[in-house]
Amino acid sequence: MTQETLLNTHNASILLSAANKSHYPQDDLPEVALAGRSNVGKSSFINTLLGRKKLARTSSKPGKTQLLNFYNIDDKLRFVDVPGYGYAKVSKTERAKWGKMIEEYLVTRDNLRVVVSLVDLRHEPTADDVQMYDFLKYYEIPVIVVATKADKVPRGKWNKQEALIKKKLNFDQADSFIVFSSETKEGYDLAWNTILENL
Ligand SMILES: Nc1nc2c(ncn2[C@@H]2O[C@H](COP(=O)(O)OP(=O)(O)OP(=O)(O)O)[C@@H](O)[C@H]2O)c(=O)[nH]1
Ligand SMILES: [Mg+2]
Repeated sequence: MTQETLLNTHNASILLSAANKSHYPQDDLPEVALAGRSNVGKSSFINTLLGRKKLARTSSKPGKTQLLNFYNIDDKLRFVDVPGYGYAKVSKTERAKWGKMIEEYLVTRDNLRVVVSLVDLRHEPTADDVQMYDFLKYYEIPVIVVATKADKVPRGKWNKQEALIKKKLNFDQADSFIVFSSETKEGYDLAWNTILENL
């Protein structure tokens, strides 16, 4: 069965933005959170999976998404766009606030079914990428690693990059790893199927 038969992926809208628990939606819908470095392509990933150009805000300016943005998908599930980490021009205070906000969501949110952790296929994961993956493993939160911007890497080098990323993350072979591109839609079906398996 494909995602299209299970839900109308085009029936999607922003529901709300929240800085803390008291503003989260209060129901039992499953949630899929997107985590990753600023500019890695989280918002683009959401837009690609929903077949929309500008539902989730993307920008060339990193660090734009500052709140948890909840997207309602056909009243059946939600995507939660998490502000990116690793943006240099952020004060210590803001960084601490960010950390609290993410941690509160990831650790206490019962609706959360899986985190899509995005990394850049072109590069070795950053220390922050490793920390995020370790954090998710420590709290036993199911994770799908998605390596973005595959269109910028020659196909012949994908396996090498995948191996390099997995090594740096100390990747758990039980987790899913998906090579993805918002430009070419590479990995679209696999991403949807893997997400739905986790709901
Ligand atoms: N070539 C290519 N560019 C991409 C891809 N995904 C995202 N981009 C570009 O990368 C930039 C950042 O993408 P966003 O989706 O805004 O990244 P983000 O992770 O949401 O960033 P923050 O909200 O700042 O954390 C934009 O210019 C996108 O067009 C991809 O798969 N291929
Ligand atoms: Mg974003």
